[in-house]
Amino acid sequence: MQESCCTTSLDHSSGKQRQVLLSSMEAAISVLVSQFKVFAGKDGSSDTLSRDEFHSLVASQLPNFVKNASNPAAVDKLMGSLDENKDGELTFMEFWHLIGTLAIQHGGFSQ
Ligand SMILES: [Ca+2]
Repeated sequence: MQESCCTTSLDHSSGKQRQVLLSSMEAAISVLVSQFKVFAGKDGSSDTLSRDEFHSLVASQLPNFVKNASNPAAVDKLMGSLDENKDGELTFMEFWHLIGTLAIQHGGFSQ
């Protein structure tokens, strides 16, 4: 499931893969995007996370950072708080708010 993250980047102008050495921060962004796409591509729209896809992502990718990551009711509640347009799917931007919140908690920043 894990794909190479740190040396391959998609050139959006040509659509071709090219080998580049990403910085650690660029690699982190690349991992976030590629993992979102892996989970979003499991059913329905490949651009958004369904409930099942979000549960799967949280349980497998965020088990230490998300409280009660394996508790379906807690993850449902979390998804509801992220789903700003209440369509039952999370866009990357809606999902991104979770990453920001987790990063703030992890970094010990005050909100
Ligand atoms: Ca949504």
